[in-house]
Amino acid sequence: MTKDEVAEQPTKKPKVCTEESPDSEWPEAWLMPSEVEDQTADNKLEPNVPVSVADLREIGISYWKMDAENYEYPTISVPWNPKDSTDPKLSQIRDDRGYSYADIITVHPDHLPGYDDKIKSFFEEHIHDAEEIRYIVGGQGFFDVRDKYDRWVRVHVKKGDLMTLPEGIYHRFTTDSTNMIHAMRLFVGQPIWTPFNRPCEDHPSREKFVELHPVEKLSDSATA
Ligand code: KMT
Ligand code: NI
Repeated sequence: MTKDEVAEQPTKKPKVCTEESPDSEWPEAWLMPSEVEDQTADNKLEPNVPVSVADLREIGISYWKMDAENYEYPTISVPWNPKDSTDPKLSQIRDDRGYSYADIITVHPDHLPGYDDKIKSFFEEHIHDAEEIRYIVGGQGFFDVRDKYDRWVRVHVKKGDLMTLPEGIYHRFTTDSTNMIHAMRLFVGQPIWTPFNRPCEDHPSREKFVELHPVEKLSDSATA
């Protein structure tokens, strides 16, 4: 290539992605027992075993602390146009990651049609064939995810938390004891919320996830 040809190359706009939030801003996470009586309780082990942000990042979780105080969102909007964002940080994440669809739901008996059934299905262990993106604009709740040893980790998400779970990760959701969460669900393209309940080891999304994040045997050294 001659010098002139190089000069004629269109200048590529460098992609500036909104950096994820530092560890200190991530939600609290801890190991939980395999069986629980009350899904909305904290369900910490005794003594509590906190889970580090490094461990959450390792299983493909991403996180941004957002300003949910200074922007208002409707209680319900199905759909909600992500282009209507007036929050520059949300707009930047939307553009970086190609989130072209959104809706806003409130998980509360008064606001969620079919509340009882939905609450049950949210808490069935499942995967999706796409990333799960949740921006908590009010209230709070628990996302439980399986760590690399296939143990349940409980992540306490609250107003202002934007978290993504990778395609193919086993997870479930419940409100906490305050019983109300107001969340924006984002999606790349047309939304497919279909859960595939465990076991679905042969599902291509599960295979892809396991390839990237192999499930390890919990050795004695890992528990120490
Ligand atoms: C989910 O994926 O379980 C949900 O969408 C629950 C409501 S959003 C916090
Ligand atoms: Ni899900």
